[in-house]
Amino acid sequence: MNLETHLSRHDEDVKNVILRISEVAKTISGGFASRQGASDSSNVYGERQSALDVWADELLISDLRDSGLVRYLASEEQPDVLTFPDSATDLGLTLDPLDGSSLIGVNLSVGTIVGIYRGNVLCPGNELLGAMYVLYGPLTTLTYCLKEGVHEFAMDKKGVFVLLKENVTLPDGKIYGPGALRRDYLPAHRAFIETLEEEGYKLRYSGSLVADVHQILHKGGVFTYPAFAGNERGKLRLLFEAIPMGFIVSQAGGAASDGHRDLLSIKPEGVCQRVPVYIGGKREIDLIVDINKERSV
Ligand code: AHM
Ligand code: MG
Repeated sequence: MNLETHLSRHDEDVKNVILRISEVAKTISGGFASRQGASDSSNVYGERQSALDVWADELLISDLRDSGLVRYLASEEQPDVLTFPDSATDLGLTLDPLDGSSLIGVNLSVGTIVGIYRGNVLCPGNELLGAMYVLYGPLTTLTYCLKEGVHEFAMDKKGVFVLLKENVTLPDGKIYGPGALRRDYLPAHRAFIETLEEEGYKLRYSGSLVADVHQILHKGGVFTYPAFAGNERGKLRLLFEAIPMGFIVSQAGGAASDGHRDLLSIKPEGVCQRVPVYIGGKREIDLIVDINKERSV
């Protein structure tokens, strides 16, 4: 079954947005060879953008604006939420056009992350209509969730996304993907990681959120980019990275947290907000929440 057929039971506007993004993703997947290297610009976080970051961002924004399917669009590469008053819908999207782009130069997997809302995007993740990500790896895959299961498609040689796995659920597994430097771990996080290591969890971390969380979705365990000394709010962006990926894993039977509370209950105060991230199995998420609770009494 292809993506279009699979989406046919869903709201027409949401279906069309996902299909439109899948078409742009096809173009992005064909653009890696000719757009290696850095651009001469930086984003709102002061990070130097890659040529692909800038290109993918422009491509997605112009396509979605022209589609008339989106009213509000927040991109990780843009300082403000864009508004398209002529839109025929009231959909709001969050977009990380190319996440993990520091890995482009070494040919490791990167991804596009999208959150879909009705209206304003500065909302907690539990108000999402759905979310999706595209993983550009040996295969280009697209994973979407509209609160009726998590489904995965792979792009075939004709550029059609065909069903790979329906109703993906997170298995039990002993993989951990720990971001940040060990020397900067805060005490509760250190205790969490030590517990996982004592239990025989195997480290698997590439530095690409989409690839690392995708692995956890299929193999079980936990991905984390915690608060750390010098950055107590963490590194990852709540709106663009943490919420959509946390939503998909939660809908697949896992959970997401900032170490204290459900990540999907956090209301973003601004588009640039960062958050400590734990995404994975319920058991692992309960463990970090319990460790934090014990240490606060
Ligand atoms: P980016 O949005 O600039 O690509 O940064 C986000 C990436 C995530 O994909 C990944 O989890 C994290 O940054 C990796 O950070 P580090 O290089 O510190 O391990
Ligand atoms: Mg990113």
